[in-house]
Amino acid sequence: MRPNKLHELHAAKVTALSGWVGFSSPYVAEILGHSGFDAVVLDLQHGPFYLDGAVPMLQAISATSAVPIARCSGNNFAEINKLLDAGAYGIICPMIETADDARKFVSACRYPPLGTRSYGPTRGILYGGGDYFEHANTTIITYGMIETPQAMANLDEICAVPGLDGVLIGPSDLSLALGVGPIPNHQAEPLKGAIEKIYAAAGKNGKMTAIFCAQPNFAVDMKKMGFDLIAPGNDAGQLKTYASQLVDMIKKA
Ligand code: 3PY
Ligand code: MG
Repeated sequence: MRPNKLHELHAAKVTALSGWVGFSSPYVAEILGHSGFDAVVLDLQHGPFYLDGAVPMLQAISATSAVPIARCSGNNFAEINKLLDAGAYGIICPMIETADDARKFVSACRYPPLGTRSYGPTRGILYGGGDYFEHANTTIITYGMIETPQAMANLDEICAVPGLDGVLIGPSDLSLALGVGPIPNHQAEPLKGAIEKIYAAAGKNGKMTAIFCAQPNFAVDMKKMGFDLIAPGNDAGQLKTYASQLVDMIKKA
C-alpha cells in the first residue's frame, strides 16, 4: 500500500503542514496539493459539498504528493466508510466529546478485528494499491477533534482510546466553548491554557497533535510548540488574505 507520509513525518518529529479545502473544487484541491503542503484536508463539515463533490477532489489530490485527508461532517459510520473507500488516508472527526464517541469513530475507520469498517475500498484500492486491506488499519490516520466543553471535561479518557491516532484542536469552537468569541487568541487565556492542556494530554497518551490555525503567527507558534500537523487556514481565507494584500500593495505603490 502507498505509505502515509504523515506517519513518516511524525516518526521523524517534523511538523506536517496541511492545506484545507472549503471550496467545492477539484482544481483548488489540486492547486493546494501542488503548493508544498504535506496533506490536503477536504472539509465536509463546513465546506458546501458532500460525497459526490469529494471524490473528484480526492482524484485531483492523487496527482500531487499531498496526503488526502477528509473532515467528515459528523461521527457517521456510513459517511466515514464512503470517504475511506473513496481513498481518504485520514479522517478528522469533528466534535468528539466522550471516549465512547472516539471509540465509535475509530471503529468506523478500522477493519475487523480492530473495528467494524465494511470491506469495499472502491477507489482506495486504486490509490493505495492491491495490498490495501493488509495495511489499511495501520496506514489510515484517525484524528478526533477537541473543541467542546464536554471534550475538555473528558480529555484524558478520549486521549486514552486505542486506535485514535491523534487529536486535532478546533480553536474557534474551543474558544466558543471557553466563553470567548470564535476568533481565537492563542496568546491569551483561556485558549492558551486549553491548548497546552490538550497538547500535554495527547503527548502523555502517545497521540499525534494537530491544530487548525487561521492566523500565520498562530501557526508559527504552534510549530515552535511542537505540533505534529498544522493547517494554516483554509482556501477561502488564504485567497482573501493574499488578494487583499496584493490590492493594498499596488494601490499604495
Ligand atoms: C474550529 O476552529 O472550530 C475548527 O473546526 C477548525 O476548522
Ligand atoms: Mg470546529
